[in-house]
Amino acid sequence: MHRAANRAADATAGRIVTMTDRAEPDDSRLIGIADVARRIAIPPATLRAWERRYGLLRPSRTIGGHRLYDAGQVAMLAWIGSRVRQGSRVGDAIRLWRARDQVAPEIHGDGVAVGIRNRWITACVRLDEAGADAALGDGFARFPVEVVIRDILQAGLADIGEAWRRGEVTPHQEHLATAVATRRIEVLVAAAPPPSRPGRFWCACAPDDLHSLPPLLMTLMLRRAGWSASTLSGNVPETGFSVLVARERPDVVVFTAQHLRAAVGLARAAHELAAAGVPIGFGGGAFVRLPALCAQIHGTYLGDAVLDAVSGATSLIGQSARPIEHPPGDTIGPERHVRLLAALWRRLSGHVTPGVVVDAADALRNVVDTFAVFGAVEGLPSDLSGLSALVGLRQDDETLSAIAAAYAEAADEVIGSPAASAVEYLSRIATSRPDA
Ligand code: B12
Repeated sequence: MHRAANRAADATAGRIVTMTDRAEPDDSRLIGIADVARRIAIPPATLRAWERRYGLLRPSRTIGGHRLYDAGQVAMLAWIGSRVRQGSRVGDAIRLWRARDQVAPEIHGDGVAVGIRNRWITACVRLDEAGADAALGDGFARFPVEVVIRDILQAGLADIGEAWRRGEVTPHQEHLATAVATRRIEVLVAAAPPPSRPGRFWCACAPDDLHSLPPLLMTLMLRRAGWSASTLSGNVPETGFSVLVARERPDVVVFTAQHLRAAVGLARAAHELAAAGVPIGFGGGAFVRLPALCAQIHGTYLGDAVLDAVSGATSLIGQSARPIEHPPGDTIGPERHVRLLAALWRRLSGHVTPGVVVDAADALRNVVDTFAVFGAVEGLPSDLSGLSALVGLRQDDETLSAIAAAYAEAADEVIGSPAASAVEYLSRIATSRPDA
């Protein structure tokens, strides 16, 4: 175990850092005002006005006179933009940025954040908790909270998640990273000033979702903007929650969903909650990966970035929830899942271990549930590696193909025609060639 962890640490320290470094040339590219405006959701005219009125920055120019911004300038504008969206006056946000600048001029250096991120990742992978915490402490001492969250924690966790998917990092290392990050964010939540605005938010993981950091981050951003917000994290069950919401009547419920299973659970939970008349905002990796799902959730999509979701969430106060056209269909349910597991085992025993069959049944039920709850979703992957990434099932292509074919047959046997679309999809994937 020790040797394995060290090997993973070395592999990860090498590979993850390489991945991060690969992002650097991109970050050093100069981009035009339209791209900046799109990235940070501030119109070009406003950016020009800030430059004129506050002498905010002096971007370089093309020969034709068009503005060009570097990564540091974009980060600064994004930071100021997010402050303004949270209710600060633009002059105050710029003063705050400049004050930090005088204390720590090197904070613009993107390389510094990348260095801290790599230190943090390496410490997590070596299970060096003190080192991981020290790296984050360093980050918070040098950078605004939003920069630490986006450029160190979020980017670092994405690297760790990818390394897990490639089999280079174990859940122990992932857990340590989340635990160290969570502790720091919880301290910030606790230190936020008392609410100065009237709305009350509940931020919850969708049913079946254990990724507790996103709702905690949402809570932090809302609290820092002066709202009352609480985290009900980690796998809020479908049953009972709507009763609680109807009784306590928060102004808005924000749901986060990081994978397909959670999106399926959210579709059903949001539909049930609709009767309570409390507006629902939602977001998360499931919708970033499959945007077509957004239209199928009874609520308002808050965008692709949790740090920028405050204004969307607060604009929901007093609004009625946006209804969806069709109620979500039924999921497989526990009894059929067990029968599917047995049918899958009959087909795969002798080829793979029982553990692989259990993982496969857990992962692929999500495909059947997705078709049952949402119908045919635009953008579903069309090859084995896409399927593997979508449902989080890690196997080589040959094994995956056998598993997908066996599950399609099992679903046909146990569920029959209601699962016809999912069966057809899985059979097609089982014989697919890699996407170009
Ligand atoms: C930590 C982690 C775990 C921990 C969670 C512990 C905890 N207490 O939170 C544990 C080990 C439990 C775990 C389990 C699993 N995980 Co996990 N996990 C992660 C990891 C590394 C970090 C997640 C995180 O907190 N990120 C921080 C957030 C803020 O950043 P982000 O996720 O990039 O979010 C961005 C957007 O999506 C958006 N966003 C996110 N939430 C919200 C919410 C709102 C309202 C808005 C507006 C926007 C928004 O904002 C961010 C950009 O600003 C990710 C990797 C990754 N890329 O994130 C995998 C990841 C999410 N996990 C994944 C998987 C597959 C799983 C498992 C299914 C693995 C398994 N087979 O058991 C289980 C599922 C468990 C469950 N029932 O939920 C996959 C999901 C892929 C997919 N296609 O579905 C990922 C992406 C890893 C990967 N590369 O494959 N996981």
